[in-house]
Amino acid sequence: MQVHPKKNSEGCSFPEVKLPFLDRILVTCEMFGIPATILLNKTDLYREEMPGAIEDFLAIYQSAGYEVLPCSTRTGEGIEEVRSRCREKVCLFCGDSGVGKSSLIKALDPSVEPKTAALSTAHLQGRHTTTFYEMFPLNGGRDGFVIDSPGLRAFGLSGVEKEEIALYFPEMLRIGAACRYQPCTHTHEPGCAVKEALEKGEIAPERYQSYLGMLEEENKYR
Ligand SMILES: Nc1nc2c(ncn2[C@@H]2O[C@H](COP(=O)(O)OP(=O)(O)O)[C@@H](O)[C@H]2O)c(=O)[nH]1
Ligand SMILES: [Mg+2]
Ligand SMILES: [Zn+2]
Repeated sequence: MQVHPKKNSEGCSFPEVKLPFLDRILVTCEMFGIPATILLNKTDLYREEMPGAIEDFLAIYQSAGYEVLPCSTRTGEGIEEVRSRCREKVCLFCGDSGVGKSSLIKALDPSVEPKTAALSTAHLQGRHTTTFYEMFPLNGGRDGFVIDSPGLRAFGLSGVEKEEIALYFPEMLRIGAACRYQPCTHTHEPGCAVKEALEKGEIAPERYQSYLGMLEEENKYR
């Protein structure tokens, strides 16, 4: 889940998705074999303020191979779908502070009391209301268990080899099997199937940019 609140001119919270941050979370999930579903919360604001943004987001992440559930704790959109995904599982809600993790848990089961807060007007970001990890049974455990987490500020990849990173992008893993050189970093190698797919629009440029950012970051520590 990865929607970041910002202020618009009317002073209401306005969502901005930080894709490289989301991609880091997704890569981490792939590294540890944790199935990830993306909850795109605050669709009420998107529908009102950014026509087409939800569709653009869906196009990027569904083509990468992820399940995306658009939802809103304000309108109730998608809440039933989220609830059914949580059933018979223990799920961790993670994402930036202020995206609505605690509000979502409350929407899934109004009888639980995760701490939520209004956005801080001074800092244009969510206040840190959740300061520790806490697990809530949803409807007595019938709908599974959800762990609320504090907002993450930094999210580093540790112990990852440069050549390994692309393996944690499902679309690159799939397409990269056809690269001439193995392993291929999908940057400068001739006969790179990933770069070809990028040119044909089969890989989202946003995802590729996130990938390059991660490569660069790994280089810094070498
Ligand atoms: N417009 C809108 N605001 C929401 C939605 N969900 C949560 N919020 C608001 O976003 C702010 C942060 O919510 P919170 O649940 O504390 O976020 P957390 O830090 O991720 O746990 C609060 O002011 C919520 O009322 C939503 O679907 N739409
Ligand atoms: Mg919270
Ligand atoms: Zn390649």
